Amino acid sequence: MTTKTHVKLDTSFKKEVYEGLTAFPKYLSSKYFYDKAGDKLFQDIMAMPEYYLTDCEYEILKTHTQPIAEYFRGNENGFDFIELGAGDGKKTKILLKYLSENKFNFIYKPIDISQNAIDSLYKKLKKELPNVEVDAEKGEYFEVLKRLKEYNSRKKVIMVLGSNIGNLLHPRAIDFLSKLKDTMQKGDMLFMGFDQKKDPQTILNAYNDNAGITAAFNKNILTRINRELDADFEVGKFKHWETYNPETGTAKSFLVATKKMEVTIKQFGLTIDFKPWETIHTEISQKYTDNVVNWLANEAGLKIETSFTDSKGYYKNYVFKR
Ligand code: AVJ
Repeated sequence: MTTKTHVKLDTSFKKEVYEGLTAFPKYLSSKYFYDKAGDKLFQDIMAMPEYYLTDCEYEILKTHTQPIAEYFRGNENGFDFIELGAGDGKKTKILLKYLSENKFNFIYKPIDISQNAIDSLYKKLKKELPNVEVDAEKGEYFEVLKRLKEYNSRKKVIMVLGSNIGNLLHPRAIDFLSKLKDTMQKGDMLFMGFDQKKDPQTILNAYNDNAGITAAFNKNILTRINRELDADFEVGKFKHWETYNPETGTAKSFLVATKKMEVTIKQFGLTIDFKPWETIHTEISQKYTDNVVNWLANEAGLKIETSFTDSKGYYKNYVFKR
């Protein structure tokens, strides 16, 4: 039996962990992967051969820099270049370098939920691209979206790379896109990466690498709960498990309890029971087709202007307007 007591849930992390671990079936939100260790592990994921997403998007930005930049070009007041989930900026630098060398008038506003990511990105850009004006902000997408509405004086280009939208189920993706649309004026644009359907094995390998980096990334959420909420998860007794449904295009990550366990979360005064092989669902990584992206865009009140893909057709970046 799972015992609940009265707890003060003063942060969304606490609240969501509480809700997810007392639900059936259990779940945790992938947005909590990204503490300091999680950021590092995600960097390692992006560098591993199985994780094709990063290389494909890099190739797209590299091969089509000029046409992409032309879609960005602002009016006489230039443009605000807002990036949600900016991360380490490795891919974005291709665009920033081009925009800066070709004297585009813009301010780069990277936004990330990770303070670590924001700080190191800011430092890196100051050093490597000193001519680019950078106004970095830490925040959650939806909070920041509200603030975005204030940047209405000139053209806005909103960019979301990395197929980050894939963490959202379709109804939430539509909600996300329509909130983005609401912050856009006529002429503003949204530039977004969507990982495409492909050989299911290629997708499974990307989320279940041989070196176990993705497994460590997935399990890190338990280490974080241990540290931040005074819990005693035996992290090594959970198994990383990945599934991919080629019909729906949904990859799902789980943590599977390999034995019966009782986990105490001191800050909640809560003991959580795990039956042998009970699961915690931690992440979805949705894969798309043009039809699905078109449908999502339509539902959100956006139109696809064009798209760019890599030589293997694994990944696509779409330009949307409202
Ligand atoms: C950053 C959400 C795009 O789902 O592919 C990588 C995160 N999870 N490996 C993804 C992730 C496991 C990634 N996104």
